[in-house]
Amino acid sequence: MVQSAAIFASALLVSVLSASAAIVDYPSAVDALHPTHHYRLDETTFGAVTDTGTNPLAAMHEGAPEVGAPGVPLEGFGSTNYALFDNDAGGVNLGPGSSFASNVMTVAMWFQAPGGVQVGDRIFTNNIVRLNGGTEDSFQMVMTNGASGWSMAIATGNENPQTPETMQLGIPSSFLNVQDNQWHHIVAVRNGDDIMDLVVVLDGVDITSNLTPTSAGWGTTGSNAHLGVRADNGASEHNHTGSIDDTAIWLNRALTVEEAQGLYNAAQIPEPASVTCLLVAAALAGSRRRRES
Ligand SMILES: [Ca+2]
Ligand SMILES: [Ca+2]
Ligand SMILES: [Ca+2]
Repeated sequence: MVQSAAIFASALLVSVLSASAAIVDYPSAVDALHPTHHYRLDETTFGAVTDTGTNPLAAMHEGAPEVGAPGVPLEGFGSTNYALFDNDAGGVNLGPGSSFASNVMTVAMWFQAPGGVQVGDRIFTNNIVRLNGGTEDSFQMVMTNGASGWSMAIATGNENPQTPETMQLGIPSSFLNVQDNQWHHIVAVRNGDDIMDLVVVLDGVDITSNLTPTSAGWGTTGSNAHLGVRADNGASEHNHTGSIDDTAIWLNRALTVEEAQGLYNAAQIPEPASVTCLLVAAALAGSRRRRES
């Protein structure tokens, strides 16, 4: 009786854990929000990059990144997650930048940056140009030079100087150094051309009010959108030095702070320990009562 109760309890444990994993793993949580594009970056061979979004486009590795590199090691990614190690040499060509540009849009991405940036590495760019007075839907996410005073910058335009200051905000290094070689989750929401309406949720925390204007003008090369590089085939000095993992893009949609936090939490898979313990305890107690009766 004790043995069968233990078997039942362990079967219950397995079913509870697998049920929770099926519901809340990170990629499934992303898909539940119907992204326009979703790249898990789980490829282990160089070539096509799978897009499981609602409007998939052909994406290709470019330059010389390492594919099949270690991915985000959190439980919400399972045990076989891979990432793309850009390695200062390559990334992903997403296709025409105009297909990755809308006035309101959201990018959710995992990245790992070891520092040592020279002139500004792109983890995402649509290479759309917006100068002073423009309404083009430029969007870039940039790892900055450590001496700049910011550890990351996000731009909705490229002018330098910006008049008025509507194009670039950064994460002050004194507030947070995201180039610490750890995996970070960022959700950046472009709420129109004015960068002052940007919303950034980093590792589940809304840091929008901590962002400050930067003075740099983040330029463009060519007309394609990319992950991890600025120019086609990684042919520029703006290649990301670290890794990137699961990346999703929503066009014409601003994720809410709560949705961004929900994604981050899905990666952690808060184990249903208390629920599991209650169920196991109930099963054991039930068997004990039967034995005693
Ligand atoms: Ca992955
Ligand atoms: Ca616009
Ligand atoms: Ca670099």
